[in-house]
Amino acid sequence: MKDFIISESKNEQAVLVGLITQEQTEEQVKEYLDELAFLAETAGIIPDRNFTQKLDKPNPVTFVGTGKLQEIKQYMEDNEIGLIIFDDELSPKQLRNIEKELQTKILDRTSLILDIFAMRAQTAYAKTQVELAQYQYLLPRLTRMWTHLDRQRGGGVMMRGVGETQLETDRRIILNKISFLKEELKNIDRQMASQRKNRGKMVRAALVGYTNVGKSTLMNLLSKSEVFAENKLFATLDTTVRKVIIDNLPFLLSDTVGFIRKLPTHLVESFKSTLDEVREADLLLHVVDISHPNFEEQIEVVKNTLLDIDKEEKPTILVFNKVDAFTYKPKEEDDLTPATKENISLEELKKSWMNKMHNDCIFISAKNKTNVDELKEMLYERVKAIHIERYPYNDFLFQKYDEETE
Ligand SMILES: Nc1nc2c(ncn2[C@@H]2O[C@H](COP(=O)(O)OP(=O)(O)OP(=O)(O)O)[C@@H](O)[C@H]2O)c(=O)[nH]1
Ligand SMILES: [Mg+2]
Repeated sequence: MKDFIISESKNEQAVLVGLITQEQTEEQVKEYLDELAFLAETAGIIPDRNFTQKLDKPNPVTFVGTGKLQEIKQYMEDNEIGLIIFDDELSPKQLRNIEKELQTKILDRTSLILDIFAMRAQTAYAKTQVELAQYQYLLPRLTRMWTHLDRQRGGGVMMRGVGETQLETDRRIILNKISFLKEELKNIDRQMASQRKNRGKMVRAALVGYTNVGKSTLMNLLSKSEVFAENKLFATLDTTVRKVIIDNLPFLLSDTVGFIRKLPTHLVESFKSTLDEVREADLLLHVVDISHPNFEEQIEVVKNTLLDIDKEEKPTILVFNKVDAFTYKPKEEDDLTPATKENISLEELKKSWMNKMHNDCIFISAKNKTNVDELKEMLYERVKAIHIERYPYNDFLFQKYDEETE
């Protein structure tokens, strides 16, 4: 049942479709589609061409307008492309109608992300979490997906519209599966909660951030461990926790799944326990890829996802990573057009963020190890302060450490 969509789509070309609504500029949509293309590549799909349309809101029946859909259909037929990916979650109704019209494979942002998660999941725990989210996505879309499964099994036979009784049975099977997986997750959650309790009094810090910003690279650097890091989205799905020691001061650091805009809600829910590590952390290191054109929006996405996980705002250090890859276009003196975000230098960015964050931010390159010692110093001070605040009568530990290190 896993990989029920993409496994078929490896090395397949796809067209990507996004809307330019009132809230988005054309530039933003281009960046969103770049991200969708990156997601597709991560899943082994080859993005061929983007289609966009200006609409106030998605068409409830076919997502894009009928004329646009015909244009896309023509292009796909002319170029023999059998896969289309939408940059939003399609409603079951939209999915049905588009499939009727195009007769091709259709993915939406949610099913694409779910499938990447399914490919990436390593542990039984992560697999269970993804499987639950997949079934929850599947349930309201049963007709179409079942058709899809039949096609997989039946070797190219397109079966449209299974009978009502069959559909009811399938629905029941899936509902049972969902409650079974939920039970299973509850059990694992209980085990993990008791494991966390046994960790003692160490201060806990968590690396959080958008996907592909360098969290795992930083984890490896700080803990001298080997966590899988690579230039693909969602390289990390399971949370790893390491003991890190800076100047004899030990604390726990966790590395976890990266966030992305429009992260499917079911996925956030089923990853609840993975994210408990974040919820229970004393200090967050919010890692940002400053070389990404959209890094400011990514910061907002992460902040909002964090608020979904935990209403309470935690002490946070913003870690701007990848300064080595930062580029900008200095404005010519005779250029009278208003400055845009591409015209801002690293120095200017530093100044404005230092102000905004009251110095709770740092600019580093995990790759070149630039400013990593300063980050360690910052961490040392913050962890020490948290520990002393929490255990005011137990701070002899640190006096000893300080004497030793002075
Ligand atoms: N140029 C540059 N690349 C970096 C830096 N730090 C990390 N990278 C690269 O960025 C990519 C993503 O790094 P990861 O550490 O896997 O990022 P992550 O945030 O853990 O990503 P996910 O687990 O997928 O959410 C890798 O190709 C890294 O080599 C840096 O300071 N500069
Ligand atoms: Mg990672």
